[in-house]
Amino acid sequence: PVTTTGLTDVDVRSGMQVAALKQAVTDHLRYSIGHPPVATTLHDYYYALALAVRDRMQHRWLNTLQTNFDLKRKIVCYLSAEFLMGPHLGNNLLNLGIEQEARAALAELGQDLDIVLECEEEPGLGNGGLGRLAACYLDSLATLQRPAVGYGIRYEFGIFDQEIHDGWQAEITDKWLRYGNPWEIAKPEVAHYVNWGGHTEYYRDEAGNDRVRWMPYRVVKGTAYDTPTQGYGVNNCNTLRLWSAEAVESFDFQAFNTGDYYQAVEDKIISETVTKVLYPNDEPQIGKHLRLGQQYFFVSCSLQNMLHILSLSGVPVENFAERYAVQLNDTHPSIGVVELMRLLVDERRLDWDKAWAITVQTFGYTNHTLLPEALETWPLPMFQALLPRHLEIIYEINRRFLDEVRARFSGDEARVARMSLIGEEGEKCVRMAHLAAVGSHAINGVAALHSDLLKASVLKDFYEMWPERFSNKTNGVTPRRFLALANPGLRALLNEALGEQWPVNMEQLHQLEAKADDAAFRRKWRAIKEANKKRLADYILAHTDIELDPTWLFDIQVKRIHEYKRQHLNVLHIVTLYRRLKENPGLNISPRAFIFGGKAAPGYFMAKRIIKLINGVAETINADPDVNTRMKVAFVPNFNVQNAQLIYPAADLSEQISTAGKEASGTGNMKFMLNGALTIGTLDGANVEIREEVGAENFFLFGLTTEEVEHIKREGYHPTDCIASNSELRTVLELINSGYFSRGDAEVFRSVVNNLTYSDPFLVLADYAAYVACQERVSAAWQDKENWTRMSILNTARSGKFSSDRAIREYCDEIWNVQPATVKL
Ligand code: 26Q
Repeated sequence: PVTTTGLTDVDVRSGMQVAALKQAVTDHLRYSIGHPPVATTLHDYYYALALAVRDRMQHRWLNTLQTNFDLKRKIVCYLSAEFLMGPHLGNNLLNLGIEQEARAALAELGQDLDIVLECEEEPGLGNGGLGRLAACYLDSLATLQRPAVGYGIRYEFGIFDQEIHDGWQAEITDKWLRYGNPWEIAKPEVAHYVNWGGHTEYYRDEAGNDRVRWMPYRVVKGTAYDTPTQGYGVNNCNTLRLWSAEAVESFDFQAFNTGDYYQAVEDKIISETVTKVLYPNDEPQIGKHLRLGQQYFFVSCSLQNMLHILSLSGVPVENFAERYAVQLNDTHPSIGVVELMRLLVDERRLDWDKAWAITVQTFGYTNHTLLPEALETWPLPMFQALLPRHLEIIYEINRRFLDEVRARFSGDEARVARMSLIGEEGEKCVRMAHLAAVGSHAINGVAALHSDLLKASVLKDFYEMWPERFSNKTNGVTPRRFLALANPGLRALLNEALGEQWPVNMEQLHQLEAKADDAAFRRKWRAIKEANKKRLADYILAHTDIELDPTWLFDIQVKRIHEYKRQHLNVLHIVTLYRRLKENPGLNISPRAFIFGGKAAPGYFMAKRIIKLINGVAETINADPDVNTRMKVAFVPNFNVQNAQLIYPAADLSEQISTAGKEASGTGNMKFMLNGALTIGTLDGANVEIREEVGAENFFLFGLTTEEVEHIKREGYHPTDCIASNSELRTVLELINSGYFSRGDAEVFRSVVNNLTYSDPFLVLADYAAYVACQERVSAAWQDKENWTRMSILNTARSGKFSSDRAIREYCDEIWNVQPATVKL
C-alpha cells in the first residue's frame, strides 16, 4: 500500500530517511496520541518521535530474537536490582545513526530536536554507579552483538528528585510514568507467579522419592515490560525485561465471593507494593522485609522466564548452563542461587548434585564493595518468614559446603565459622556474599585494586579455597552516551581527526597523542571545552541563580554523597582558599568554579549535613566581593544521567578523592577522563589504572595509600593530632563551627566538625595537608594553558581502556563464554 505521500507503510514504520521519519511522527501524533493539532504540545512531539524510533528498533529487535533462536546461542542474563538507563531518545537516535534525519524531520514540522529531547523524563531506576554500570553494559552487549537480556524491577517510583530548600536536600517522589513511557512494551502474557511466606510440607512422590512442597501464604504475579536496547551501528537490539508486581486474580476473586471485598482490595494493594519504589540507599539497612521481597520477586520471575524459554526451545533443562550465563550484579540478586536450586530440585525434580553443578556453572558474581557495613545480610527470622523453603535449601547448601571446607582445612573450626553462609555473631543472619560466592563459578571485583583487596579481605577464605574462581574485571563506561552523545563538539573533532570508528574502537584514540603537540589542534580543543563550560554555566544559572565564568577552571565533584567519598575534604580546601584570599587579597590563584552534585540517602544524617555545608559555603563565598571574582561554589541540584551529560564534558578537573581502599572502582572518574578532564585523586579504585594509562605526569596524585590507611587505623588514629600540628586546618574547622557559613547558626555544622575532630573514620584530616598542597600544583598547572591542554588531550587519548566494550569483551571471553551473533535485516 502506498500513502498519499508516496511512502509505503513499511517506510513509515521502518524507513530511516527524513521523509519517512516525518510521516511517522505525523502518524503517531494522529493515531497514537490523538490530540487535535491546536492542542499538540512539545511533549506530544517527543512522544511521537519516541514511538517512531521505537518502531525502527522493534524491527531490529524481532530480527535479533529470531536470530538468537535460530543460532541457539548462549545468552547473557544480567540480573540487577537497578538499571539507571538515562534518557532513551537521544541515545537511540545515536545508536540507530539517524540523529540528523530526525533533526531535519522535526525541523520540517517546526520543532527543534534539542528542545524536544529535554521533554524526556529519565527512568531513574537506580541509585548510582552500580545501576549505571548495568546500563552501560547493556549498551556494550548489544553493540558487540552478544545475545543478552537485562532482568530487573520496574519500579513505579525511581530514585527521588532532589530539590534544594534553604541549602537542605528535599526529596520529591519520582513519578516517571506520569505521562506514559513510549519505550516499554507491556507483555501481560509473559507472567510468572511468585510465592511468599507460609510453610513447607514433605511428601513422597509417585516414584517413592521424598519431596518438598511449599505452601505459600501469598502469591504475587509478575508481568514483563520490555524495553529494547539498541546496539550502536549494528542491527542487534537486545531486551531489558523489567518485572512489575500485580495481584493474582483468583485471590481477590475468592475473597470477593466470600464477601470480604475490602480484604480482596487490600491484598491487591499489598501485592502491588512489591515493585512500588526503589530503595534510595546505596547500602543495605538491616531488616527491610520489602527489600528482600523485591529481590526475590524479580529473581524468581527471571529464572522462571529462562526455564520457560528453554523448554519452548525444546532444550532439556539439564542444558541450562550451556544456554544461559547469569551474572549477579552484587549480592542483590544472589537469592537466585537458591531459587534455581528450588526450581530444579523441587519443581523439575532433578537430583541435588546435578542441580548444584548446573547452578554453579550458571552463575557469576560481581562484588561492588568492601565496606563491611555495605555487605548484605538478612536476619534469619525474617528470612524464615518470607522464604521458608529457601532457608531449608540454604541449610543444605551450607551443610555440604562446610563439609567441603572441613575436608580441605581439617581442624580449622574458626575458618568454618568465618565461611558459613549463616553468621552467628550477634543476631543470626544469612550472608548473601557468601551465598553468591559458593553458588558461582566466577567471582570478580570491579577494578584491579578492588579485586586484590577482595582476595585479601572479605573473600579471603573463599580465595584460599577456590583461587581459580577469582578474577578482575575493571569497570568501563559507554563512549556512545558519555562521549559521542554528551559532547557533540568533541565528537565532531574526533571524527575529523580519526574517522568515525572510534566509538567502537576506543584504542584508536591513541592517535590523538600526536595531536597534543599541534598548537592549532589545541586551540580547537580549548574552544570545544569552553563551549561545553558555557553550556553548563547556562544550565547552572537557570537552576541555581549562580553565575559562573566559563574561562575559569571548572573543578567538579559529582557522585552520591558519602563520607568515604569525602566531599567534605573538598569543602575544607575551598574554605582554606577562601581564608587565604581574605587574609591576602593580592594572592595569585587561578580563578575556579567549584561545582558539586549528588544525592544523599534520605536517612543518611551526615550526608545531608554535607550538602547543607556545601550550600552554606557557596552562599557565603558567592556573595563576598573580596573573593567572588576569583572563586565561586555551586551545587547542581538533582544530579542525574541527563544533567551528567552536560557536566562531564565541562570539567577541567575531576575530583576522585575517596579514602584509599574504599571506592571499589568509580565510573564517574572514567566519564571525566573520556571528556578530557584531568584528575585529582587518591590511589583508590580505578584511579590507579587511570593514572597508569595517562601517565603519572598527567594526573594529580595525593594522599595516603591503602596500606598507609590500614596502618594508621591499626596504630590508633587521632584526628586531633592533625589539627594540633596544622594551624590553618584548625582555623578552617573553627570558622565552619562558628556559624560563619550558616548565617551565625553555630549548631548546624557542629556534628560535621565534631565527627572530623573526634572520629574521622575516613581520614579526611589525615589527607588534608596533602590535598591542599596538590591543589596548589593544580592551580599552578592551570596557568600554563598550552600544557594543560596537552594534558587534557592525553587524558582523552589514553582513555580507551575504560570503554565498557573492553569490559564486556572480558566478561564474554573469560566468564560467560558468549559469542557474537550478527543480525541481518
Ligand atoms: C542493598 C540492600 C538493601 C538496599 C539497598 C542496597 C544497595 C543498593 C545499591 C546497596 C548498594 C547499592 C549500590 C552500590 C554502588 O553503586 N556501588 C558502586 O558500584 C560502582 C560500579 O561497580 C563502583 O564503581 C563504585 O565504586 C561502587 O561504590
